[in-house]
Amino acid sequence: MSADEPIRSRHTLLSLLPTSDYSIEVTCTEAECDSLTSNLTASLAAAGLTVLTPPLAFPLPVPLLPPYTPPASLPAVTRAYAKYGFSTLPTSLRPSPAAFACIKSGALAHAASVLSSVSRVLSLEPGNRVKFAEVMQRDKGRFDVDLFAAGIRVGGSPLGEFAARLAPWLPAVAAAIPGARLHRAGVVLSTGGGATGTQQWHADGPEAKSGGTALCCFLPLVDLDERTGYTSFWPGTHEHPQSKMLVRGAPDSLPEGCIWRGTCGAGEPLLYDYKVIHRGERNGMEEGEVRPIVYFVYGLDTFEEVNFTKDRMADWLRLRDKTNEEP
Ligand SMILES: O=C(O)CCC(=O)C(=O)O
Repeated sequence: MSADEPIRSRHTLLSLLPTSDYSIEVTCTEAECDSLTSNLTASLAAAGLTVLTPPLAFPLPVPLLPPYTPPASLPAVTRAYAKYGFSTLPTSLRPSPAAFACIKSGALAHAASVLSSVSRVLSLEPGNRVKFAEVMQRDKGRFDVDLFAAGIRVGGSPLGEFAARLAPWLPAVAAAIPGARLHRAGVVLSTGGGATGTQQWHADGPEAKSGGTALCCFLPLVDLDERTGYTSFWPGTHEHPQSKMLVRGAPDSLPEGCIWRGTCGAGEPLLYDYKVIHRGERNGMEEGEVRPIVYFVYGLDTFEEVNFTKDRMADWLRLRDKTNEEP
């Protein structure tokens, strides 16, 4: 139990509980656990209290944190990011409507042209996973398109310069990782019409390989809700070894409150630590609709991006065209 003193009686337990959140860890059989839980639940209910978390047959791999609430200031963002491994950003750190409109129209136009080349690749090699410098397939129906070479301008500046020097979220990035610089800009698109299911739980950076601290700034181009899908995060996982977390069916086997559903509005950025465990949820949109999330990766100089290859899709398609022309 997380109190310093051992619990001696029901009376002591009830007098302690109203002021704090407690968790109890006991070693017992399944039947004992059931009876303990129902006795405890009944005693707490009699005192007007509730058991929030159903019993687990194993200790939580990551301590259960209080529910995430969106911070309203830069210092609160910094605290939330350190504690949960992610944070949404208040209005003062969000892009202006004009900057957001430039990013949205540029990213969507570029992604549409890249995805039409992806369709060609997939028609030539059906079933293959698309892995190029311009676009990487994350899983079925979900594509990660590079935006550095897209020629997007935001209020007169190239997108890279905007993201590196002008973006309103930079104070939050600098507070989270002092000395971080921009490493990458892209857009993750999940396609509708039943094409994109739920992703595997993962962290973007395998801790052994990521070569230092990095974070991702997500900028959804559409509202993320139950229909479009959203990204779910497991709070606090940035501080724990990845090998200890995705075991025994976790986090799906964990109680409700363990996961934060990242529903938010278009243009509302979210920062997350590259080590935090998360997954993209299924896309329930119609055929032809997409759920685009622009992202910017910031990290120290030692950070190494491991998610993209160097092979160019344009070269691959040229080579295929040439091969097809040869007698
Ligand atoms: O599509 C999403 O919601 C997020 C995708 C994601 O987290 C990823 O591909 O790493």
